[in-house]
Parts: sequence; structure tokens; C-alpha cells
Amino acid sequence: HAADAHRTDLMTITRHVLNEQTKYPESRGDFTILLNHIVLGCKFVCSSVSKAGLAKLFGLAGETNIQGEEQKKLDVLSNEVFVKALISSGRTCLLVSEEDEEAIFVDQSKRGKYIVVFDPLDGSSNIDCGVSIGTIFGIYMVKHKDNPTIDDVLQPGNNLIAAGYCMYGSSCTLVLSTGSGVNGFTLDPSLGEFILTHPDIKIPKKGKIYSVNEGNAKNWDEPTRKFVEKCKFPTDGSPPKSLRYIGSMVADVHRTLLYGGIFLYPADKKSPNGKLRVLYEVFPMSYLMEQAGGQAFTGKQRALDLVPGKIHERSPVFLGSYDDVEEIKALYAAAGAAK
Ligand code: P6P
Repeated sequence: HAADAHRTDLMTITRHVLNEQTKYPESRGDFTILLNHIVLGCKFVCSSVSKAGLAKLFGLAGETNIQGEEQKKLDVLSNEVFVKALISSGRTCLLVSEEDEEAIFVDQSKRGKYIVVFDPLDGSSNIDCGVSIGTIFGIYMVKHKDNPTIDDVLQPGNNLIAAGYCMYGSSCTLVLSTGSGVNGFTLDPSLGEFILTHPDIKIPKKGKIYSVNEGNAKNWDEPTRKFVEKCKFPTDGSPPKSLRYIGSMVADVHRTLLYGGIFLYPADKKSPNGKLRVLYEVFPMSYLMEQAGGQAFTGKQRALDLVPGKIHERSPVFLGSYDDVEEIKALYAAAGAAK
């Protein structure tokens, strides 16, 4: 029976990616091995985050633990786990992490052909109050495996071959695209496996939610101000949009992907390039949005066309439902034309 098949025909993330790899007959499973090591990092973080509160209770997190060792903050610990897992996979040659000022060049003996950019624990300031946080990652192919350079990672988001995030919330959900659509997997702790729960995610063409930190409204530019005004006081007789802002990018983007709407982190007078980082926040989320039928815009151009000059560069970003992003693009175009 179909139901039984569903129960016994477990579509794990590994099996799903192996199926996708069959499209590339020459592939030797390197990507699958790389992904399995990213998944290992996500399982570790999921387990640690769910205990973070308890750890705090027992005075472990952020203070000296019973062995008198300085307990590392969770984002530092998560970063170490991801860096070690990625290097030990033997499939990477260059890593960029939100936690490390410099890019990490993998030793020749462990070098592979992939580059991974990642934020090991985005939104980590929300851990202590139990708000969902996440890991965000993007994967590029190196140009010359024997001589990876920093230029290999200063590529437009267009060149991403895969991107995803893992959200540590009421459940542990990993959302991934390898270039042919977006799929969501939920961790079954009893199996220790990510099981396909959200096949072929498509974002609604238009949404009823806008997601922005209204506390920055004083510093917004005209197009953003006008767009948010229209969300609250529509002029075409449509009902006002709802505001939902969690302040944790993975949670706000995941809700936008599933429910539709638009997520904005605009530039403002205080931060002319906005707050979010191009390589491991803007690019992976923009890639996922496009793969799910949405789009992502920087205020000046398509987000994935951006070419970063530095590995921790920031950019404004407007991403989500296709029609909603079109509206703010029109406002920026009008402002640009008006100049
Ligand atoms: P603000 C978390 O600190 C983060 O990097 C993203 O996860 C989140 O979207 C954003 O910053 C929230 O920033 O300025 O609204 O608190």
C-alpha cells in the first residue's frame, strides 16, 4: 500500500541527493560525501542547541564547566564542528565562515574541489530566549583545485551549485537546493536521519506578510519607506499585510518560503550596505528563493548577480514572493529614474 511504502520507503537526505546525482553520470559521489559532512554538523548543532538552555541551567554554557574549562559559546563550538567536519570530508579546498575573519585554505593532503561558505549559527543572540536559529551554507566549485585563491570565493551568487539552511526550532528542518528545485527534510531523532517532508517547495507568487525591523524606519530610504507604507495602507483597496519579524534570518526566511510574502533587510543611513552578509546569508537565501519560484533584489540589482569584493561584505536584500519583490523593484526603479 502507498501509506506503508511511505512508512518503509524512507527518503533520507542522502538517498535524495544520490538520486539527484544520477543526473551527473560522471559524478563520483563527492558532493554526497560533502553534504553528509554538512549534515553531521547540523545534527551536532541541533543536539547542542536543544540542550543550550539546560547547559545554562547547570552553569555550563559561557562559564567554566565542572572540569574548570572555559565553556565555549555555542556559535564558536558550532563553527569548530563545521570546520573540522568539512576539512575531514576531504572534499573541500576553501572555507569562509562568519566566525572566522580570514578564509580557511584546506591543506593539500585533504583538498577537494568544493568551496563552502557558511554561517554556523545565524541569529545566535536568540539562543537564550529559545527563538529558532539556524545554519546557512552555500557551495561553489573551485576553478583550479590545485591552486585555490580568494578569487574562487569572490564569485557572483549565480555560480552557487547548491545552498541550504538548517533551522533549529520546534523541529530540526534542513532546506536544500542543488539547482533543481527546493526540498525540505526533517530530522527524525530516533533514526538520526533527515527525512524528506517538504518535497519540491514553491513559494506562493504573492504573499500577505511583510517582514522587516520597523525599528529602523527612521533611517530607511524613500523606496523602502514607500513600500512599507503601502503594506500598511494599501491604495488599491486590498487588505493591509501582516507584519511578522522574528529577528532570526533563517526563521523569517523559512516562514516566507512556506507562507509567501517578503523579507526585507534594507540599507539605511546607519548601515549603507544593510546588515546581512553577502556570501553566507544573502546569496544562499536568494538562491533558494529563486529555485522556489521567488526572487531576491538588493535595491540596485538581482542579488545573485552581485560580485562581492570582500568575504564579509554586506548587502541590502529584499527577497520572497515574485510579485511582492517586483513591487519594491518598481519603487527603486522609479526612484533611480527620478534622479
Ligand atoms: P536586526 C541575527 O543577528 C541576524 O544576523 C539575522 O539572523 C537577522 O535577520 C538579523 O540579524 C536581525 O537584525 O537588526 O533586525 O536585529
